[in-house]
Amino acid sequence: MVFQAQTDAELSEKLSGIGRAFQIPGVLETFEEIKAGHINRTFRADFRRKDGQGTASYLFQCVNTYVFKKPEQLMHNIALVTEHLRSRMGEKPVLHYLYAGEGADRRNYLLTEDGFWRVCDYIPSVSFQTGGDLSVVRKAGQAFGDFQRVLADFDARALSETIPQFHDTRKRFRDLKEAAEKDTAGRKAAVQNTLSWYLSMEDQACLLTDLLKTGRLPLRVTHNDTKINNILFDPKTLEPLTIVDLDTVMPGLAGCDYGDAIRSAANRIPEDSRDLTQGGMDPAVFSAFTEGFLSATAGALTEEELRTLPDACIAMTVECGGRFLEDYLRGDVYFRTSREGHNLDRARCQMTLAKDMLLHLEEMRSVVRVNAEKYGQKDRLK
Ligand code: GN1
Ligand code: MG
Repeated sequence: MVFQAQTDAELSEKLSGIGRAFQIPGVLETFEEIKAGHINRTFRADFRRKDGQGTASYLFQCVNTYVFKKPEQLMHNIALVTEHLRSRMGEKPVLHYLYAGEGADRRNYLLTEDGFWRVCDYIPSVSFQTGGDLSVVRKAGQAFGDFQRVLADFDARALSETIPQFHDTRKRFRDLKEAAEKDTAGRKAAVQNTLSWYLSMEDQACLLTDLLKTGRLPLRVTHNDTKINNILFDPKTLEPLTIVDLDTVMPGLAGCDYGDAIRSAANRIPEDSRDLTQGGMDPAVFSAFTEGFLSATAGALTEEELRTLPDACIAMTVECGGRFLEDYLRGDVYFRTSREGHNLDRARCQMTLAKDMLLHLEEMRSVVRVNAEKYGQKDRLK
């Protein structure tokens, strides 16, 4: 698991010790917990340089080993992926992880009695929870598209599967049904309507997973967790700097990356909003992201991949919402929660978004078609 909250003094001592293990010079001056993610525990830590000339900042993360069962393999993946990105991204920053230990014990992680730690350089940046400024959204689409293109020649066999069947939507539905059947937290009776809606969406949400199984969609190396807040932007120019959260870079579907990004960027309300009256998909954000993404990928995607991109938005929204509901039914063991009913709120918010997407599916298809034609004139890879 990931270690629980501690006092500031305890945390300061812990981060100082970890800093020493990673051979960070200087003294820990300030730190701040970054609470955007639902899985790992993340801190920005500022160390006063030895020569007194200002501070250097790092990102400390305690990896959630309930979610990532084989964190050593995950860090091996990250070493390979960041090396590949560094050779392709020119001047753009790429996450740089520090090493602890010497000789044969040198590792890009540290195992302590209360967790699995890693440290990388902090990249000064801004990020967004949902899309706002449309030119930024368009660039975000392009950045995720470029990421996929850059990984196109990465050898997938070198990667371990960090979470098996991560976007196997059929498996996600099996898990949801199992959680409902067991009802360990005794919450099922109160969520019957939400649960029934999710279960009614199974076949439609599993379209991409099923097409993959019959060989009609290709497996690529993808990011698999393309929330818009996983793109770091330059605070001044608002140009994308780099894509973070490489924990789930694995073989996957192009559509999952696109759909998950739309799910997070085009949602009109925060992912855990309790006020659903304004919920739904923002069509302008959808169009801007789609244009950016297809400007980078349309020439490389197959006809079938392009055709099913709008379906992928629904698939990823239903899959994610179903995972929130499953976790609610299991008693909140996977996603970090900070209030009663948090996972249920998240599940209902995704349901509102997916229902709105269903109403606009034909418009979404037409936006994808127009952009696929506009940008797809280049040679197709397959
Ligand atoms: C988790 O922690 P974060 O925000 O990077 C989850 C994603 C979900 C997302 C929903 C490893 O990502 O799959 O889409 O929450 N990551 C994992 O907000 O399960
Ligand atoms: Mg993540």
